[in-house]
Amino acid sequence: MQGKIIKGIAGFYYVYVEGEGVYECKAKGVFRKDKKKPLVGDDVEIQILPEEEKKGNIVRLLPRKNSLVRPAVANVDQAMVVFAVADPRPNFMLLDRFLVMMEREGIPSVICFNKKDLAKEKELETLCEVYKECGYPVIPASIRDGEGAEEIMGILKGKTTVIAGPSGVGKSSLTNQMQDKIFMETGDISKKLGRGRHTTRHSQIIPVCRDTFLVDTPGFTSLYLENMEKEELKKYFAEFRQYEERCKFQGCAHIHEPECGVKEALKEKKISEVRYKNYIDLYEELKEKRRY
Ligand SMILES: Nc1nc2c(ncn2[C@@H]2O[C@H](COP(=O)(O)OP(=O)(O)O)[C@@H](O)[C@H]2O)c(=O)[nH]1
Ligand SMILES: [Mg+2]
Ligand SMILES: [Zn+2]
Repeated sequence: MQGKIIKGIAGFYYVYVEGEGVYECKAKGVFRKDKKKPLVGDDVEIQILPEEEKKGNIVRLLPRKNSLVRPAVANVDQAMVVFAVADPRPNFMLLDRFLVMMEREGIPSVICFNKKDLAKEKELETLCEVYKECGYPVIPASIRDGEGAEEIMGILKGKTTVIAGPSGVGKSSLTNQMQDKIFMETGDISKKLGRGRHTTRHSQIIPVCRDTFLVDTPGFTSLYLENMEKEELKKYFAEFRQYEERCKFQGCAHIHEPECGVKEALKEKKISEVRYKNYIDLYEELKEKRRY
């Protein structure tokens, strides 16, 4: 049988099989030989232990499309980063860090600004506009009131999505609502998985409907860009790209150089000041790091 690892704890892997349910599995010695460690998100082949209920062995790892280190998860199609427009107020540096990380991994991001019921219409509009200009799909939502739910479901359907964002922004409310929206064909998964003390420290996958999985990550408060050269950073600010051809110097970092297309665009307010400021701060941070 084929399934997906949705959780791993203490040597056990919980494998979700469409239409069957969750099997508690061990990985057989085959993996130790080629040094491959199964990850949450991996598609696997399992052999069921006939004499025991819902238990089995993972006998084969199917080819991986990609894998992330933080959160440690395989086969991710996209990320949905959730921030609240208020309570807590959005930390744009944190948002931009996250977007940079995903750009670097080649994983497309969608931004959900939640709790729109707490924002003024105009502010919300400006906020959404800034990130749309950078090429990200942006969904204003009020998960509490069910607003934006249809659009979110449309984006999630048929994909494996990492749900990320600081705590208190409505991530759990979102995953719960998405789960409720769909008839669960395979019994009570959350009961089987025991939403206990492990859930905040490890990534786990929540099957939502056919071929649709959410990766629930522990809420983050800080993110550091690791092993990145400062020269690399500008590649991950997608909105810079179209103005770079106007830069006089090859390899322009868009900071101190004269005749810089990005700085011109900034002056003309075509590039967001907040985004640009975050770029500079991240650049400085990467520069500092090199000294150690
Ligand atoms: N005003 C408002 N509150 C919300 C909304 N969505 C979630 N909340 C509340 O925000 C708090 C944190 O939500 P939760 O889903 O636990 O956030 P998480 O920490 O990101 O998982 C809870 O008290 C929710 O009821 C919303 O759309 N509007
Ligand atoms: Mg939560
Ligand atoms: Zn430049």
